[in-house]
Formats: sequence, C-alpha cells, structure tokens
Amino acid sequence: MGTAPFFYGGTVATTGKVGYTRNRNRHSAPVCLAAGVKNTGTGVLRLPGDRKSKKDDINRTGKVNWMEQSVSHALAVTAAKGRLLGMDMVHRAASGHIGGSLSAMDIMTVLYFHVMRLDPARPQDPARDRFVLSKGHCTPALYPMLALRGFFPAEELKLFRSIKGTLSGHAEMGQTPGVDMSTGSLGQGISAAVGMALAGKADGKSYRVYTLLGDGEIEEGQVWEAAMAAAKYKLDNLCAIVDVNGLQIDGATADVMPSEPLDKKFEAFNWNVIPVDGHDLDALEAAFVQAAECKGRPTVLLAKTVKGRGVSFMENQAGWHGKAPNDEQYEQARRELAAALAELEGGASHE
Ligand SMILES: Cc1ncc(C[n+]2csc(CCOP(=O)(O)OP(=O)(O)O)c2C)c(N)n1
Ligand SMILES: [Mg+2]
Repeated sequence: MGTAPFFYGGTVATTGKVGYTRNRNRHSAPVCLAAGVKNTGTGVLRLPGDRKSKKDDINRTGKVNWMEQSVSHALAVTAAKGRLLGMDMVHRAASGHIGGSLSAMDIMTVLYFHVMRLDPARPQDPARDRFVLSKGHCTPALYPMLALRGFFPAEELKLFRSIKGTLSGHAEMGQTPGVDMSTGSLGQGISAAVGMALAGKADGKSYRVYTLLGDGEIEEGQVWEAAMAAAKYKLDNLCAIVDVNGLQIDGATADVMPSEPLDKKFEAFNWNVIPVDGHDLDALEAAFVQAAECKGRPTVLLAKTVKGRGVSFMENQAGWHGKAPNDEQYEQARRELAAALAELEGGASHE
C-alpha cells in the first residue's frame, strides 16, 4: 500500500489506502517504483473540488483503475525532463542532434520507463530487453533516458561529446552503460537488432528487442534487407519504431527520397504494422502491448512525430537537425521546455 506521490501534479488527493494492480501489465514497475508507490491493493481516491481526471477513469469513491492515467502523467513528466536534459547537453557541447531527439523523446520515455525490462544495476543482464538506437545520432534522447533510469549519474551528461566523458555524439557500446550497440551509420542498427532477435530465438530466450529508426534512415537499402530477414525468421520478438517526423538532414523526406506509403511497404515485407501518434503516451503504451501480443511476425510502429517537438522555433525545421542553439536560442528553448514541465508538475519552477 502507499500514498499517491504519483499524482504530483496535484490534481488528485488520496483518502485511505491506495495502490495499483501490477499484474495488468508487467511493464509498469519502473515508473511506479521510481515514484515510490508499492505494488498491492485497491483503494479510494478523491478528486479535489470538481476537477476531473484527464481520462475520467477515476471514481470519486470505491475501487479505482487509475494506473493508466497515473503512469501516463509520470511518463509525461519524465519526457519533459528528458527534453530539458537533451537541450542542456547539446547547448553545453555546442553540437549534437536536437531535432530528432526531441521528436523521439516520448517514444524513448515509454520504452525506458514503461516497456523494457531492464536493471540499471546490471546493464549486461542476459535476460534484459535490448534497445538499438538505429538513428544513432539521437543520443540527446538516449542519454537522458539512461541517466534518469539510473544507468549512470546525470552529472555525466555534462560531458556529452567531451573526450573527458563517456558519452560520444553517436551511441557507443562498451563505453556507455546501457548502450547495446554502436550506431550512427544509418541503416546498420536495425540489422544488428535483427541479429539480436534471431539469437534470442535460437537460444530460447524471452527477451525482446527494440530498435528506433528515422524516416530518413529508412531510405538506406540495408534497412529493407534487415526487414526481409526479420520476416523470414518470424522475429515476433523484434519491434522496430520509425520516428516519422517527415524531415531528414537536408529537408523533407518527401523531397529527398520519398518513402511513403510506409505502412504498405512494411506490410508487403510481411510485418505487423501499427500506426501511432508518437507523442501520445497512452497510444504508444497500447501500441507496444499490441506489438508484444503479435505472434509469427515482427512489428513496426510508424510513429508520427514533430521534429523539434516542444520548442516553438525548432518544430518542423530541418535546420535544427544537427545544430546547437546559441545562448539566446537556448534561453528561449529552456524557458519553453521548463514551462511545459512546470505545468505538468503543477506549477513547480524549472527555470
Ligand atoms: C549511412 C549514413 N549516411 C548518412 C549519414 C548522415 N546523416 C546523419 S543524420 C541524417 C538524416 C537522418 O534523418 P532521419 O533518419 O529522418 O533522422 P531524424 O529526423 O529522426 O533525426 C543523415 C543523412 C549517416 N549518419 N549515415
Ligand atoms: Mg526524420
């Protein structure tokens, strides 16, 4: 039993004992543990005044089913923190890929704090789920997640792209705890993920493999060789996510090398295809559950996103693919991201 530190947005108060049903979904633990809520019981919740919960799924009295809303809120807070940390990293280093990191942050948050079975104290645990950042330039999304999840101290983020630290511009296994594959050469990550999934099948292991690709990246032919192999070997333990932000390094993917219709292409390659709003945490959670339930085929989530998400002047701008903000731009970006976090946390200041 526990109280409800989960609802630190201040929208919900508790009376009596509260808890949540852990058995509904094995993926719920990391967020809940991070928030200090224990794992048993049902309870009684009270909403202050006439305020209703976002999803209206909380009764005023009686048994409640509030995990959905509470987890989504906690995830939104984590994603907002991740965006701030990623922005800090890129500004401090005066280089890095912020646009595609901001578009991917919600996906990464759901993966690291709700979906994947990981133990930060044992980054090499053979039973862990694997993650391959196939769009390996988006470390300003990956490293904040690893730090917030406890793989290394957040202090280390200050040495992003510094020779004194362990956090390269592109993901590097062996150097950074929690990084399962070195990536950055687009197209290769998914091939490594296919190998990991195949090995899992061959060894009779139950771990799952996740890999995040960019929609520019899938213009690489190697991606489609990997996609063919994944279907041939019926890798239902593999889930790819394409961050469909519509932009790559030089402009719109539709101009550089049109790849749509992506759903029909992956279907033709015999994948289970799930289109999803890549900023809707509930929809992402549901899509990952669906992916895990699909048997005999690999799954791809086609996650529609906004490049530069959360910073008004970066949104949908190819120019922010791989550029650091100057001091003035950074202050503006930080103000916007801090305001978003403060709103989620019920007015706390992060300036
Ligand atoms: C094989 C290879 N070719 C070119 C590049 C240079 N490059 C880095 S990022 C990028 C664009 C990637 O676009 P996308 O996959 O859509 O990434 P996102 O929009 O998510 O940042 C390119 C061409 C590379 N890293 N690897
Ligand atoms: Mg893109």
